[in-house]
Amino acid sequence: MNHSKFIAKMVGCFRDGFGDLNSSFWLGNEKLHVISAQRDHQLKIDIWFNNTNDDSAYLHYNLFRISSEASKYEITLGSYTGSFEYDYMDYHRDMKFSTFDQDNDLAGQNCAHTAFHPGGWWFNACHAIMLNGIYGAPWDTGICLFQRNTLDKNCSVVAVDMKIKPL
Ligand SMILES: [Ca+2]
Repeated sequence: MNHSKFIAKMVGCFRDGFGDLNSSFWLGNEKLHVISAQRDHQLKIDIWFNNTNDDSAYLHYNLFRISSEASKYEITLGSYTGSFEYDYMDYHRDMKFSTFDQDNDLAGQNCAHTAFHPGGWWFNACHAIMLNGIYGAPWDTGICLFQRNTLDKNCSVVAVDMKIKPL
Protein backbone atom coordinates (compact mmCIF):
# COMPACT_ATOMS: atom_id res chain seq x y z
CA MET A 1 0.00 0.00 0.00
CA ASN A 2 1.37 3.38 -0.92
CA HIS A 3 -0.65 6.19 0.53
CA SER A 4 1.96 8.73 -0.51
CA LYS A 5 -0.01 8.76 -3.75
CA PHE A 6 -2.57 10.86 -1.94
CA ILE A 7 -0.10 13.52 -0.84
CA ALA A 8 0.13 16.97 -2.38
CA LYS A 9 -2.39 16.16 -5.09
CA MET A 10 -3.97 19.23 -6.56
CA VAL A 11 -7.70 19.77 -6.78
CA GLY A 12 -7.74 18.56 -10.41
CA CYS A 13 -6.26 15.19 -9.41
CA PHE A 14 -8.96 14.56 -6.84
CA ARG A 15 -11.54 15.75 -9.37
CA ASP A 16 -10.40 13.31 -12.07
CA GLY A 17 -9.23 10.43 -9.86
CA PHE A 18 -5.89 8.63 -9.66
CA GLY A 19 -4.09 5.49 -8.49
CA ASP A 20 -4.93 1.87 -9.15
CA LEU A 21 -7.50 -0.45 -7.64
CA ASN A 22 -4.94 -2.84 -6.16
CA SER A 23 -3.27 -0.28 -3.91
CA SER A 24 -4.24 3.37 -3.55
CA PHE A 25 -7.15 4.59 -5.58
CA TRP A 26 -9.41 7.65 -5.72
CA LEU A 27 -12.32 7.32 -8.13
CA GLY A 28 -12.58 11.07 -8.61
CA ASN A 29 -14.91 13.70 -7.19
CA GLU A 30 -16.49 14.46 -10.56
CA LYS A 31 -17.46 10.81 -11.05
CA LEU A 32 -18.77 10.67 -7.47
CA HIS A 33 -20.87 13.72 -8.25
CA VAL A 34 -22.25 12.34 -11.52
CA ILE A 35 -22.97 8.88 -10.08
CA SER A 36 -24.58 10.15 -6.87
CA ALA A 37 -26.68 12.75 -8.73
CA GLN A 38 -28.28 10.08 -10.93
CA ARG A 39 -29.88 8.19 -8.08
CA ASP A 40 -29.54 7.82 -4.30
CA HIS A 41 -26.54 5.91 -3.02
CA GLN A 42 -25.39 4.61 0.36
CA LEU A 43 -21.80 4.74 1.63
CA LYS A 44 -19.85 2.10 3.54
CA ILE A 45 -16.39 2.83 4.92
CA ASP A 46 -14.36 -0.21 6.00
CA ILE A 47 -11.33 0.33 8.21
CA TRP A 48 -8.67 -2.16 9.30
CA PHE A 49 -6.46 -1.56 12.37
CA ASN A 50 -3.28 -3.15 13.69
CA ASN A 51 -3.54 -2.59 17.43
CA THR A 52 -7.04 -3.33 18.57
CA ASN A 53 -8.81 -6.51 19.53
CA ASP A 54 -11.38 -5.88 16.84
CA ASP A 55 -9.17 -5.49 13.83
CA SER A 56 -11.78 -4.04 11.56
CA ALA A 57 -14.65 -1.61 11.77
CA TYR A 58 -17.15 0.08 9.50
CA LEU A 59 -19.22 3.22 9.16
CA HIS A 60 -22.39 3.15 7.09
CA TYR A 61 -24.49 6.06 5.83
CA ASN A 62 -27.88 5.49 4.27
CA LEU A 63 -27.35 8.39 1.87
CA PHE A 64 -24.23 9.66 0.10
CA ARG A 65 -24.17 12.53 -2.35
CA ILE A 66 -21.44 14.76 -3.75
CA SER A 67 -22.31 18.15 -5.19
CA SER A 68 -20.88 19.70 -8.37
CA GLU A 69 -17.44 21.19 -8.91
CA ALA A 70 -19.02 24.68 -8.80
CA SER A 71 -20.12 23.98 -5.21
CA LYS A 72 -16.76 22.36 -4.36
CA TYR A 73 -17.90 18.74 -4.19
CA GLU A 74 -19.75 19.19 -0.91
CA ILE A 75 -20.62 15.94 0.84
CA THR A 76 -24.15 15.00 1.96
CA LEU A 77 -24.52 12.05 4.32
CA GLY A 78 -27.59 10.28 5.67
CA SER A 79 -27.94 8.60 9.06
CA TYR A 80 -25.05 6.72 10.56
CA THR A 81 -24.83 3.13 11.76
CA GLY A 82 -21.60 1.26 12.38
CA SER A 83 -18.99 -0.15 14.74
CA PHE A 84 -18.38 3.03 16.70
CA GLU A 85 -20.66 4.83 19.08
CA TYR A 86 -19.07 8.01 17.79
CA ASP A 87 -20.05 9.09 14.26
CA TYR A 88 -16.67 10.19 12.90
CA MET A 89 -18.07 11.59 9.66
CA ASP A 90 -20.62 13.75 11.49
CA TYR A 91 -18.04 16.54 11.77
CA HIS A 92 -17.62 16.40 7.98
CA ARG A 93 -21.27 16.61 6.99
CA ASP A 94 -21.97 19.27 4.35
CA MET A 95 -18.27 20.19 4.08
CA LYS A 96 -16.62 21.15 0.80
CA PHE A 97 -13.59 19.25 -0.52
CA SER A 98 -10.21 20.91 0.17
CA THR A 99 -6.79 20.21 -1.31
CA PHE A 100 -3.45 21.89 -0.67
CA ASP A 101 -4.08 24.24 -3.58
CA GLN A 102 -7.75 24.91 -2.77
CA ASP A 103 -8.83 25.87 0.76
CA ASN A 104 -12.57 25.29 1.12
CA ASP A 105 -12.59 24.40 4.83
CA LEU A 106 -13.83 26.31 7.88
CA ALA A 107 -10.43 26.70 9.55
CA GLY A 108 -8.35 29.88 9.48
CA GLN A 109 -5.55 27.96 7.81
CA ASN A 110 -5.82 25.42 5.02
CA CYS A 111 -6.34 22.03 6.68
CA ALA A 112 -5.02 20.32 3.53
CA HIS A 113 -1.70 22.16 3.65
CA THR A 114 1.07 19.75 2.71
CA ALA A 115 2.81 20.16 6.08
CA PHE A 116 -0.36 19.56 8.06
CA HIS A 117 -2.95 17.07 6.82
CA PRO A 118 -1.36 16.42 3.46
CA GLY A 119 -4.22 14.99 1.43
CA GLY A 120 -7.55 16.13 0.03
CA TRP A 121 -10.63 15.67 2.21
CA TRP A 122 -13.95 17.17 3.27
CA PHE A 123 -12.24 19.18 6.01
CA ASN A 124 -14.16 21.20 8.57
CA ALA A 125 -11.68 22.78 11.04
CA CYS A 126 -10.09 20.31 10.56
CA HIS A 127 -11.23 16.71 11.03
CA ALA A 128 -12.54 13.81 13.07
CA ILE A 129 -11.58 11.24 10.47
CA MET A 130 -9.10 11.66 7.64
CA LEU A 131 -8.57 8.69 5.38
CA ASN A 132 -6.28 10.28 2.78
CA GLY A 133 -3.21 10.74 4.99
CA ILE A 134 0.13 8.95 4.93
CA TYR A 135 0.06 5.25 5.80
CA GLY A 136 1.88 4.57 9.09
CA ALA A 137 2.48 8.24 9.87
CA PRO A 138 1.54 9.71 13.26
CA TRP A 139 -0.88 12.48 13.95
CA ASP A 140 -1.26 14.94 12.10
CA THR A 141 -0.10 13.49 8.83
CA GLY A 142 -1.33 9.93 9.28
CA ILE A 143 -4.60 8.18 8.63
CA CYS A 144 -6.35 8.88 11.90
CA LEU A 145 -9.63 8.79 13.74
CA PHE A 146 -10.10 11.60 16.24
CA GLN A 147 -12.95 11.66 18.73
CA ARG A 148 -13.46 15.37 19.15
CA ASN A 149 -15.38 15.15 22.45
CA THR A 150 -12.79 13.00 24.28
CA LEU A 151 -9.75 13.98 22.14
CA ASP A 152 -9.04 10.26 21.74
CA LYS A 153 -6.88 9.57 18.67
CA ASN A 154 -6.36 6.33 16.79
CA CYS A 155 -3.71 6.36 14.07
CA SER A 156 -3.29 2.60 13.80
CA VAL A 157 -5.25 2.38 10.55
CA VAL A 158 -3.58 0.01 8.08
CA ALA A 159 -6.17 0.01 5.31
CA VAL A 160 -9.40 1.73 4.39
CA ASP A 161 -11.93 1.50 1.68
CA MET A 162 -14.95 3.62 0.82
CA LYS A 163 -17.67 1.99 -1.25
CA ILE A 164 -20.94 3.32 -2.60
CA LYS A 165 -23.96 1.31 -3.70
CA PRO A 166 -27.34 2.37 -5.13
CA LEU A 167 -30.16 2.36 -2.61
CA1 LIG B 1 -9.41 27.49 5.60
